[in-house]
Amino acid sequence: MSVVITSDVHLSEAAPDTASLFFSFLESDVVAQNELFLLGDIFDRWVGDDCVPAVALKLAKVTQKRHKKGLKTFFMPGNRDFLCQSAYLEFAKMRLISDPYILKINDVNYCLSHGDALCLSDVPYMKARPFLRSKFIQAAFLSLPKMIRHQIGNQLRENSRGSNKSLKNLDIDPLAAQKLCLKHHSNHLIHGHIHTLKQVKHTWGIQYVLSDWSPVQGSYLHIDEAKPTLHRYS
Ligand SMILES: [Mn+2]
Repeated sequence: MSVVITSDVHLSEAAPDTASLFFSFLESDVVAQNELFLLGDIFDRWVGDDCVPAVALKLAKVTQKRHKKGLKTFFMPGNRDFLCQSAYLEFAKMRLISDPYILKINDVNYCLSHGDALCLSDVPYMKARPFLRSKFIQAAFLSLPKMIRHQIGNQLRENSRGSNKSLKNLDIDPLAAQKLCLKHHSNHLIHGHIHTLKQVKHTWGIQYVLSDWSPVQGSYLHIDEAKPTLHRYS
């Protein structure tokens, strides 16, 4: 089995050129013949399955087509699109996976995560995370009128715009990463969220970090019979 993993596309109506590059990536040979793992923040925001943006409908067409060909697409929600977990994914024929998710290939365990839960130094976010992820709060949010949800979504995006710039200075907590990998008998941690393409060797294994996508460049990790390799896509 050969798989392709990408994350942090941040698809939105406001970034049509980034979307174009991502859709060309989806049509490329490397994706068109392999299983695809979407590792969080594929959408810049998600305010409910009853407010599906046009760009998400376009993505669904691609993943439905992949499904017909027998190609699987897996979706792990990130911190921007964690409300995308049910009706849309079913419609798009994408399979929801948990964070972390252990992918086993040739008896090797690959630990897949969006990465936000490991960034312990992002104190304000770590404080807000349990609140945002509470089922009660999510249900309350989803029961609001669409217009209000969009307004709150816009506000949250404005608030995080400043902190987004500091994402590149952020990294996962090495001890939390080690603990996670030990628990799942893995020497390979694959994540996004911090928007920096890199591969780092640690005592406990290798950390592969996917970049975010821009109008000119994105990145992916390819795993086949050989070792995993990080690639840029432009
Ligand atoms: Mn993220």
